[in-house]
Amino acid sequence: MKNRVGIIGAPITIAQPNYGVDLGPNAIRYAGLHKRLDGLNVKYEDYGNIDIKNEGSNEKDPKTNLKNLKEVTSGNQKIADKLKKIKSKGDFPLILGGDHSIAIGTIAGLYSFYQELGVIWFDAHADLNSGETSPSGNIHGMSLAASLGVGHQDLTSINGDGPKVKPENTVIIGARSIDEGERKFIKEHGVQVYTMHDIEKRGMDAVIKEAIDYLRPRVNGVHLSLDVDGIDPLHTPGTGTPVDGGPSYRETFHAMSTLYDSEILTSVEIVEVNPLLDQRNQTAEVATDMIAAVFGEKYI
Ligand code: 5AB
Ligand code: MN
Ligand code: MN
Ligand code: MN
Repeated sequence: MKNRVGIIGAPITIAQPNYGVDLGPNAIRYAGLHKRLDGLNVKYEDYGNIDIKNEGSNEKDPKTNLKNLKEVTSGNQKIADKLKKIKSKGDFPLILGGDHSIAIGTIAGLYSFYQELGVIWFDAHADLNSGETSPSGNIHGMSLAASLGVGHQDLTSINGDGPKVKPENTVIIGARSIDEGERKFIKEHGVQVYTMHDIEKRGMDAVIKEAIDYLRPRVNGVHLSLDVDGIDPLHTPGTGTPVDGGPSYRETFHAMSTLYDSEILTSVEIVEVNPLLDQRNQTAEVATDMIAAVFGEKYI
């Protein structure tokens, strides 16, 4: 990576019900993020954490079936603005969440620079719900749909109306908990999904290489959105919505390392680290290992 990395903490928590995911950015810093980047000779500027007001009622609005829409929208507006600022300086954005709703803001901000943005969504979930389909009303399960232009107008109009990424430029990897409405969404819109079935059958190496080869000719930038619940909870228990049967530490590290070698990425975010649900900061440490891999750390 030639550019300087611009690190931003984006501590939104109110798009899901568990306290503590706002502590994720600092837990990742305490796990040694800066040292690891120093060790790789990666230049960076840490801009600290965005000031987010995590005050919502956590009640579903009976009209929209959404929780904390106003607060999630204003937090993501701030994130989009910050992204635009650091991209204008030429930095390579590294965003530390925060719950996964922050992707709405990061992708909206990136849209100003990449009209053909590719997205790799590494997650146990598809995050393709809307108010109409969501079983929970939690907006962190709707962030990819909103970025694709589907969902409440307030969420789809951050940094301009409409889709910020196209379904054919979107790849989901690691999915193993997909809701009924999300299944329909995938069929109707043609998002590329590699479930655990594909990973088990073909291996992570084949899957990640195919994803890279698929995106490369179509897009002018690629954003990696890494939800730590994408990794098996044996390694990342400190997260609000763990799902058994995910890619191992080794498979995930290999995927990150292959992404580094491909030189395809133009921004990275890592989300859903919740130190209050964790054991000895293990999840933040694994998250930091994966960030190190995506910035070039090798075994030898
Ligand atoms: B995450 C669920 N699909 O919509 C929903 O962690 C879970 O950002 C969403 O991937 C999980 O509430 C959202 C059941
Ligand atoms: Mn997610
Ligand atoms: Mn998830
Ligand atoms: Mn989660």
